[in-house]
Amino acid sequence: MKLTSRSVSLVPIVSTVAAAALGASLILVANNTPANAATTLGAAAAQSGRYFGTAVAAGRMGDSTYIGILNREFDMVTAENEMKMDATEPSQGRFSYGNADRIVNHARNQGKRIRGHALAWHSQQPGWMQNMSGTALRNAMLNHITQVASYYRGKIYAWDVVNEAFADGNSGGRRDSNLQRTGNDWIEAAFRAARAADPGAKLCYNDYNTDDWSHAKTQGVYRMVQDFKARGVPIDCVGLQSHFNSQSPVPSNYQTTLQNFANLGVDVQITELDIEGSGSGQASNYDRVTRACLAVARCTGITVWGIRDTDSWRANGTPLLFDGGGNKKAAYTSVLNALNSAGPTTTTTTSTTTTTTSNGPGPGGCTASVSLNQWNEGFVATIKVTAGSAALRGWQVTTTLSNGTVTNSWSANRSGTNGTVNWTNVDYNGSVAAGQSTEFGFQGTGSGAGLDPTCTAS
Ligand code: G2I
Repeated sequence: MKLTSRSVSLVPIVSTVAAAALGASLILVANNTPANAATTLGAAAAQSGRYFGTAVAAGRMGDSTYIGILNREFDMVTAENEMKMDATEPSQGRFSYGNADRIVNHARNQGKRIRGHALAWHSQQPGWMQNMSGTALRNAMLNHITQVASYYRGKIYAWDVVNEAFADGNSGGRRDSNLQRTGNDWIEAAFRAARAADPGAKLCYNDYNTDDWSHAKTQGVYRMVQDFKARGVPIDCVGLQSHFNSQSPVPSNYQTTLQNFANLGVDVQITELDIEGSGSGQASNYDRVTRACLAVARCTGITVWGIRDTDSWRANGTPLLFDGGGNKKAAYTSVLNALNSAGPTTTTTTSTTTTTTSNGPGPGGCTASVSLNQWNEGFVATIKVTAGSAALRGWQVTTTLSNGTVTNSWSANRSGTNGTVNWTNVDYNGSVAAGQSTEFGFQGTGSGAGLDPTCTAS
């Protein structure tokens, strides 16, 4: 039996009645066939409710090859340098968002989400901060977090609140830095300030050399996250930068590390992936990393640290998915294939007379739930859409806003701003595998109470 994408689109739904009438003789459940496999990284990742992102440099946005690949392939964006402390607060109390906004606005116009990087870091501090210490530095850091996270409130999927705070080597402890010397509680203070400023953003701790479960640094970060969860410090995710090369190869226990962090009750994200090498060796390492994420339910997405090899901070190591000319490398194909292997399950019903593919919601339907962060004058609502026992190809959610007005929304199409508001999936999050979830969100003024979301598969 040959299944073509044509037959899928022409006969999208087979009802149980029709199947029964045809006397279906065989029901196959298979992963993606080549005919309906996704053809871009973002679409392929979205099939399992994940994202696939890249770092973007504002200075390259005039390059049409670069922007073409960005627009086509990726559904999450991280500013490579433009949201760092030195870029956003070049002199104390004077904030500068020009380059960051170019990236954020482009991403949002393209329906892509944004990871914010990074609110507090010992490196890339503006000169005025490098010379500060004690209470003055602590307050300057908290003010920076409050200002930047408030400025972007409602626009950021996840913030790297604190970056690279642990020491390399065998201590498993904190890195010495001016921020660390303000007191060991600087990290939790940073997370609390970020939560207050942007209650709708996921808050991540991000670091490198935390990929190998047996490393002291990995264990140190793990213990901190465990402690934060136990004490109610607001942390939602752990970012593993995952910069790999021959000195720092993909560890054999990488999936174990992802799973162990996830088991603490946080999302895990691969935030800055690059793997030096070429050809099939590099491709197979990318395959391993991608499959490790796919095997961990709370590994919610992968970001590569640049688009073409020539865009990389390690350009000589050719560590990315596109060559300098913008051509797809073997590593690209291995990632795409791995993502497609976890794509939605397709149920194929055959009979002696016809071949049809179930492409509709099937019997599973969907459910929607809301997580609401309300403050005095406004709110951020995050709506989770969960597929039932069949994969979704599209969804609609209805919410009720009796005493509030939507001012800004992301990752869904919207009708209206108050009263009954209907939301439908955007291109990249309509496909949700059975039992998996995707999220969209909105910000509003007034009250978000009583949203009562209901979901319909479309
Ligand atoms: O070092 C790789 C990454 C490790 N994790 C945190 C990331 O934020 C970091 O990214 C890199 C950027 O890829 C580089 O582009 O961070 C470096 C330091 O912030 C960035 O390098 C800087 C140079 O140090 C500056 O001299 C230069 O002006 O890039 C700037 C813009 O090209």
